[in-house]
Amino acid sequence: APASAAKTAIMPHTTSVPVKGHTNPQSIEDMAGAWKDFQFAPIRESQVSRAMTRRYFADLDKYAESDIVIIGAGSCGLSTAYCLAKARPDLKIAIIEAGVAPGGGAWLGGQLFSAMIMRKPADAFLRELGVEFEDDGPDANFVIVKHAALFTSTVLSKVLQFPNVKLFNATAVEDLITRTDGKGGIRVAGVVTNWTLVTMHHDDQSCMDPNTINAPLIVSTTGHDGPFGAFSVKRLVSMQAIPSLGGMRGLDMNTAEDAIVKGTREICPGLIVGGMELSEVDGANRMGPTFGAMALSGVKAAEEALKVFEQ
Ligand code: AHZ
Repeated sequence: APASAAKTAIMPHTTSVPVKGHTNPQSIEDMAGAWKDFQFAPIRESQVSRAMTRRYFADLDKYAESDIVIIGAGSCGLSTAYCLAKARPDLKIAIIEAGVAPGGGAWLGGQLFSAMIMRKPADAFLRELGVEFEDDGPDANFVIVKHAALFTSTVLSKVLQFPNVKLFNATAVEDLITRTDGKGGIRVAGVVTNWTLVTMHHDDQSCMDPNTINAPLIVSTTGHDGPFGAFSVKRLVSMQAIPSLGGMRGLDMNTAEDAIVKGTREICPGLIVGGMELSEVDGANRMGPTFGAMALSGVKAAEEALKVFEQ
């Protein structure tokens, strides 16, 4: 679809219907100095409940059959979502994020420092997003975003404005839906989900069965091994779809970033893996606090996904 379609599609609504019998100031300038008589438009609590739940359950219904599910909304997952949603406004894209706050490890640059480093040529992705950066001159092979949070909030905000994207946060992928391919192998055909708080309490509550989303293509970007991380690839091993994991290796920025971007691919029919989850499959190094590979792995994951849809 033409890029212009995506641009029109992310136009937000900026006006609301006036409330009868209310002063209806339309701008914060209209409110200035008028606080003595200020009051919000009246509400009944059930209206709030219904406005939220009706939409959420409509989305659960709509996205029960998705075109693409992205597991994990870290820097790689969000970059993937941005490229996919922009290129194909016709595809229904569900993002499942275990945390309440999407963004994964990309709210800080490294340790507890604010700035985020991206090695060139990942500055192209920052230009695409319109995120400002500093460049230390011709000898610097990287650019610096003043706040990692600026990168993450910008990509997140752009992703969430696409009408063909739904983020289900506080929701964990607990398993993969698989089909046999008739040749002794499997194809990934969807995800099994649960509220993260439920996922965390399977051990101390009685059986709490999950929910499902069918999709012909899953992009897994759950990060390196951890309580939730590397989820899909660990599950591929336990169901014997791949023999073993290489295991993430020690830190080497030069080796790691190229390997992650170049290696981003469909590792099992129906499942593309990107970002640091891939290091667990391929036995790749970690890069530590440089995020260019996460952005460009997202760009490549989207390209791989589009190839599948264009087949
Ligand atoms: O909550 C996780 C995080 O937001 C989410 N996630 C993990 N398992 C999930 C599951 N269901 C739903 N089963 C799940 N969500 O996935 C997100 C992963 O984000 P991340 O920032 O950890 O991974 P990334 O690959 O996008 O970025 C990695 C950033 C790193 S790690 C690293 C190093 O260790 O050296 N260096 C960089 C740049």
